[in-house]
Amino acid sequence: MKRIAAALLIFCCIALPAFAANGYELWLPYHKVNNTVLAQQYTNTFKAAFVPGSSATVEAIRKELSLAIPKLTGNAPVWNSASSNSRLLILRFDALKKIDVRAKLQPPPSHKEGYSIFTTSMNGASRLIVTANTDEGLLYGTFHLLRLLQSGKSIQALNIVEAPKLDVRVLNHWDNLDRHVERGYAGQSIWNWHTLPGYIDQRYIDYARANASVGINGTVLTNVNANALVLSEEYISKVKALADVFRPYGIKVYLTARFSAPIELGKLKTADPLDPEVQQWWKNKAAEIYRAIPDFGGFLVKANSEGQPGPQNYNRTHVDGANMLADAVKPYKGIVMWRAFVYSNEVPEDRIKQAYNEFQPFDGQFRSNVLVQVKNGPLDFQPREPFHPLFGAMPKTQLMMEFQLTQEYLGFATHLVYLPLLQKEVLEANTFTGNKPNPVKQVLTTKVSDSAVSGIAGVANIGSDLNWCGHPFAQANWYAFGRLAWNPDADAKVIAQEWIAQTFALKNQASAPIILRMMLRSREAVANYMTPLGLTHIMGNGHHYGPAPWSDNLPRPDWNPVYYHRADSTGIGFNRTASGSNAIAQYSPQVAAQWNDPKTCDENLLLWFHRLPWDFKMKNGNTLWNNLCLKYQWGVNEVRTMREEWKQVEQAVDPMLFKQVAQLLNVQEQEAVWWKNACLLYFQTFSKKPFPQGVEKAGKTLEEYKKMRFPYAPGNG
Ligand code: GCW
Repeated sequence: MKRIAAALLIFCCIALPAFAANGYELWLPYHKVNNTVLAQQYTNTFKAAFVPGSSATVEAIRKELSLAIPKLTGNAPVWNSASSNSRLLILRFDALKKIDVRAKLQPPPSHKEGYSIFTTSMNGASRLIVTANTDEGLLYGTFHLLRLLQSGKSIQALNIVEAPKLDVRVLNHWDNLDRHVERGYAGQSIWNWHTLPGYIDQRYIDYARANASVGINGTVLTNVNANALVLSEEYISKVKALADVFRPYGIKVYLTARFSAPIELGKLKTADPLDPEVQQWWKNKAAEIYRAIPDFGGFLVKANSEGQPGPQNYNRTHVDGANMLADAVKPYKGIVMWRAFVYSNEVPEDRIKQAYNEFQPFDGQFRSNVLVQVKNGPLDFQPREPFHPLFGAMPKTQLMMEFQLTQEYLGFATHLVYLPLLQKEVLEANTFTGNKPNPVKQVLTTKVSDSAVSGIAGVANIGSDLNWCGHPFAQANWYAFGRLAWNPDADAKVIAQEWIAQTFALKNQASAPIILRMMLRSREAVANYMTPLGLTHIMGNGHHYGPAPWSDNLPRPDWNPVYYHRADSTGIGFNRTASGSNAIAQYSPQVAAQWNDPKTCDENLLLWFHRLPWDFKMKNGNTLWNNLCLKYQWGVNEVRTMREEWKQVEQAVDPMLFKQVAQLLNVQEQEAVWWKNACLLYFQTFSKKPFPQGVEKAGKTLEEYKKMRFPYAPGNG
């Protein structure tokens, strides 16, 4: 018996630390607070906690606190049955008002998801109050409080009022029903359709908790390259099971609607959006879904893009298609998110101009429950793009943002890249439309009508990997997406600090700024070792892994890297000024004027808009060729610095986590070198110039790089 006990003890000692670092708990590990004063403060607050109510959401709040507080403080919260002697009150404002009018009450914002957290004195004693007009508001307020606790903040004098600036804050899962995740690098889809609805994986609940903790309030479960089957009766019952799990956490489910579903499922002859039978089919389908899921969010649609069916198959327009679906979900307050990611093989036009050309003329014609979902840039989630010209150009249409969290073009889940820096660059970019400062974030948050809803989407980087996202630091991109969706004004650096404070149980606090520096370095690093100076879309075909600027064999010209860089002996870059494709004219005159001149154009977008000779003199007096080489090298060097920085935190982080990240940084460095070498050797065949001083020699020949093949690179469509 003793021996078993001893063996068990040894097992626990070995197993426990490993479990703690496996990353499953994301930013909610609720590490023990090691500051005794704060631990005492938190314990005291939770010694008498009053969280009345019996709704599923209030139940979720109590559950979360029951999980968190013992881990944080070592003491379980004590639920009080009366408000009078409670130190912490989490309750709706209508109920709070009835309790004691002598207390100074901080009303929550009128927004249904808003909340306030404040300290006040009630009946002569100090109270901490979390209040909101709805249970969802209380949930968000509770998670805010837990964020303070996990980050070691005092909760003695608080006065917080919060409300989200965007209404719909959704993840887009590009998950297929067979569990393959398109552009997914963290395992299979977390939705196990086969065992639904009978089996509810704990992961579904933890997914909901994680999302609620950062304010994400919706999830599109299925790939935009859609399968109509998910709209069948059998699958609706599976979707309902997930919706039931998510509801207490304030999360609505949405589905992708395959435009041809009336043919595939309904056996109709057409999916023409103006055909009454087709319209009725969608109305019936919507009614069926809402019978099962009364708070179903609505549909996301990719139509007439990359082979997906759409209204244009019937000579109808995006407006015809989107409005038909919008009418079907309108009685239930559903919405339609209609993607603007379109470009046609048949149109001999610069690909990046096509979405604007197709959508802008329809401004003002979409129903008020339609959001047009626009990618951050006009091409396709590249390491750096200018903001999409549709932002600001459709003032009568509610546009929503689509960011990609999965790192399809940013090193998969192997590279450490903190995406909010890229995202903030776009959100803060000034469209100058309407002849006034009008940053992209303002375009998103401005409602075009009283009944309009605003929104933002992030293509999820989540999979069945134990740590959800593959790279431990990729979790920061999920976390930060939620925080930025809640408040696009938020500072990317502050969000990173929050995430670090909650995620890592650092053994010394001096490590936090080092980890922060790595994250802040990562965005420029990747843009430079992959596509410096505005180069773009020079990755491998199909799987999009690694560099292949030479690639020119895909059937569509605008799928080939050579289409984008246009390098030859005379120079490099894509002329998008008036003497070229004139894509620049899609921006407001102020923006266009700045980018139109290579001398004033942001250097990091130079070759996006301009075609220039190799010896073009840049601001630093150096030639374009030399700058290009040095930028690539700089990107590589930055990764090396990140690697060194990580070594400095070895003693402060969990050994398993340390090793994981150290190995990934090694691979990132190797791949950064690969990008630099392959691209520079290739471009050198045109520039015919030597690498400048400071640029390392390539380890392989261009031919060797060209021969590399990756038939099983993950995530392919
Ligand atoms: O970036 C491209 C991806 C496709 C994706 C498409 C889209 C879902 O390579 O895999 O398809 O964008 O956004 O629709």
